[in-house]
Amino acid sequence: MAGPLAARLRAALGDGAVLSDPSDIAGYAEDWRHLYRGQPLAVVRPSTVEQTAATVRICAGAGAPVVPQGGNTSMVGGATPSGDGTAVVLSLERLRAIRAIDLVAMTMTVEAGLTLRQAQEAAEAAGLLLPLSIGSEGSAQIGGVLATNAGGNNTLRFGNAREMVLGLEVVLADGTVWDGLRQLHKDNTGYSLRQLFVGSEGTLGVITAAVLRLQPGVTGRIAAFCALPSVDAALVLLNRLRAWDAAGLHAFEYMSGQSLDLVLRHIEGAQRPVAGSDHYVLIELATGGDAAALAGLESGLEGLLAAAMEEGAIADAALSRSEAQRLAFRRLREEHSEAQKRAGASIKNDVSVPIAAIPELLRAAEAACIAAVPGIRVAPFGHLGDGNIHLNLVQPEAAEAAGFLARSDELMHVVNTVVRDLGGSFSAEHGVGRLKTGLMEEWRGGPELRLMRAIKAAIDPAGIFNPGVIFPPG
Ligand code: 2HG
Ligand code: ZN
Repeated sequence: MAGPLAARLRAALGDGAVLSDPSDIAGYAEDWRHLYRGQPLAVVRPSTVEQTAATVRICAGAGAPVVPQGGNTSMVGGATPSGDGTAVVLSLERLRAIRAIDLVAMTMTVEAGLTLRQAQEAAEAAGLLLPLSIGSEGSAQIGGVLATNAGGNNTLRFGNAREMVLGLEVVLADGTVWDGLRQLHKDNTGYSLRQLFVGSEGTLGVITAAVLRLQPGVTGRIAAFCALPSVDAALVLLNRLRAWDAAGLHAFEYMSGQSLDLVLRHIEGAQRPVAGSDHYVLIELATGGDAAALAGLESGLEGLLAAAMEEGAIADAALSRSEAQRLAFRRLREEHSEAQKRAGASIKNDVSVPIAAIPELLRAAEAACIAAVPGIRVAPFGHLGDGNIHLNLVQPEAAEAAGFLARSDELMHVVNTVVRDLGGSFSAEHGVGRLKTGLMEEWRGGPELRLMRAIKAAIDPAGIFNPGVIFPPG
């Protein structure tokens, strides 16, 4: 059956749009973390919405699974096809037009294959801000970012991707194109269908374009890198910053001593800007005002940090004195994933708890993991301001990677037991993907999973979109 389906897709879209040579499709068949290697029947790269719809129609007619793929940066294998050679990967990478930017409505209408960074740059060139910022923004694409409801560094101030979506264009399971590209800031007419597709991880339809809500442009940013005596001190500092300038506070990111050490060790040119500690935070503030406003922000932050230092809430701090220095601070945070990848096998726990419970989460989870695997490197970091910590576990120095990874489920359970006791979630922003389907029954079983299954059955009755993702087997 592989031959006829690929031939039909070629006849409809043209030879260049359908890849099936193993060397051409290898990059689409494996996830970023090298945890999953699939075997797609073909990779289809439509250049128009009509071609995308034709692809879905043809695959649906042949009963072939369709795996929508953006920048392929999933942390949970959410865009990797199965290994049985039946699935078609539908790459949106050629759909990358900026259809419109509306300065009055403060919106942009962009296609799914545009990278997040390209979209940010287009908004900035128009004097506006697309306030979604994630480490993989140079390759992550708008369609994937929305399908996974990405979070990132500015969620604290602007919310997750979900909060930025006013309208969507989606190819449905029968190949119909739903044009929901409304630009309305208010539209209270029945169920919010667009929000069903946001966060659906490609299981309900293929997002081809979106209307995104923008914010007033930013003219200046400053950052501070702080060494703290404890995680509890981070919460004190966060509250001070919010009380002083909640609107200007765009990011408040946590890094453990263990995780920053991995960055210093594995990332070229990385240098710690403050004295060594077990806990660090990166603070980012922004203004849309003039040079005086930026100077005011800088002196205000300086005063706040000095006072916190006097009270013992900060051990050491460095303020960015130039844009280059701010970007260097930011890089120390953004390179955490890459550094951990280079440090060996790692087990990712993208967890969230109520913010006040973060100190307890870190203490209890670290103790439990060390008890389970002596020598394990517990390297938490993340979006402390949202209660979302990447409680990642890196293999002991001398251990063998495969043996460590074989204990993934056990160690995730160790962390998740603490998370559950604290009223948290096992996946705060990376989604469920293929990796965490086994947790869904336990955490979301009962009415929630029943409703999710009913929605899936109503919107994709034949189950062609991204099988094996979100739902536990059976
Ligand atoms: C981040 O916050 C990303 O940098 C990646 O969500 C986290 O590598 C990770 O676990
Ligand atoms: Zn994150």
